Amino acid sequence: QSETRKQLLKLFTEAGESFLSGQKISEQLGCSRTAVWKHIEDLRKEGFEVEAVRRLGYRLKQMPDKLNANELQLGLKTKRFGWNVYDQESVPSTQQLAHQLAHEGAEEGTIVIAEEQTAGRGRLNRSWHSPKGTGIWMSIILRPSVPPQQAPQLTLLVAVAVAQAIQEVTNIVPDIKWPNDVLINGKKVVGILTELQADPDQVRAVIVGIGMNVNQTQFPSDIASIATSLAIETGRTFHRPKIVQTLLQKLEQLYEQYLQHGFLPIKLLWEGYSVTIGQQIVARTLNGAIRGVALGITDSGTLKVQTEDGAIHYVYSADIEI
Ligand code: BT5
Repeated sequence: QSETRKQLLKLFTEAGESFLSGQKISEQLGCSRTAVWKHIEDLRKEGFEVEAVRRLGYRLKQMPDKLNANELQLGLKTKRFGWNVYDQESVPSTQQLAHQLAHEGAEEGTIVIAEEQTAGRGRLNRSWHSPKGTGIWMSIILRPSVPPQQAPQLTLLVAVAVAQAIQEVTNIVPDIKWPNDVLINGKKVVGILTELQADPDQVRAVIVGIGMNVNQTQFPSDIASIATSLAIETGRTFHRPKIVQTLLQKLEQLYEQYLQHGFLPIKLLWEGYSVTIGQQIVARTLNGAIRGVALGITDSGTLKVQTEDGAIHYVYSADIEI
């Protein structure tokens, strides 16, 4: 049953815009025309839009905008990322489940993804608004062999992957605000949360949470002035599984580059998207505010700020105001 369904979807996606005759499908799948028709009805019930035209046959017009393993893996071009998927309707936080899976030894590239989070969170336990069916709420498990001090590099790497994916699907070049915000027109479209499971000298797992606002057309009043979505910025809606696929592909590419060549190439790409560098900023840290010019990022991913007295400060974690 599910094998036939897979084969049928494969035929449809390979055919693209062209029609497939019922005859051809039944030959390829090795089942009767009636069975083909039944499979197509099943797909329709799942939300696939299948067009049927007399004499021409069938073609797939629209896939369901559902973030489940089936949709995510159909046509996925990565080697490892996204092939082990925990898809959930509703969870408190995908980070929580990903942490648990990482503890249990889940392989690198495992993702947890949900249609809704009821207790989505940002840094410092701030909450992350994650309404049902409109955004991408996902955590991915990485296992780089690096010391914990290098983990901030991964936040920047993920931000670059997110920016590249947004650029590819929308043609908009987003901005990155150090360390973990991706912005369009000055408003936050993506937040990234990087958490570690580590020994003193070695990372065991990095749990990267990515929250992307995709098809929302409005936000609650407390974040309405600072948040945006791809739909708001472009005036159209997006097929979320396609975005996840693009994102996983960019992420895997950059990650492999990082493992092979280190942080430098990633740093250069990051600087290309950055709106922080060269600006007069206020960095609000847990130990108070630092006012100055953001000179750049170091090779480990920390922010270098020069205050008026000429002193250089290294900022590991902060909220930045530009
Ligand atoms: C972040 O924190 O930006 C990291 C957000 C990570 C969310 C993902 S979703 C999947 C995974 N599972 C989780 O539970 N979390 C991760 P931070 O820089 O601390 O920003 C948090 C602030 O962003 C909040 O205090 C709000 O002001 C604002 N905010 C909340 N929800 C937002 C949204 N949907 N879009 C834009 N801004 C939002």
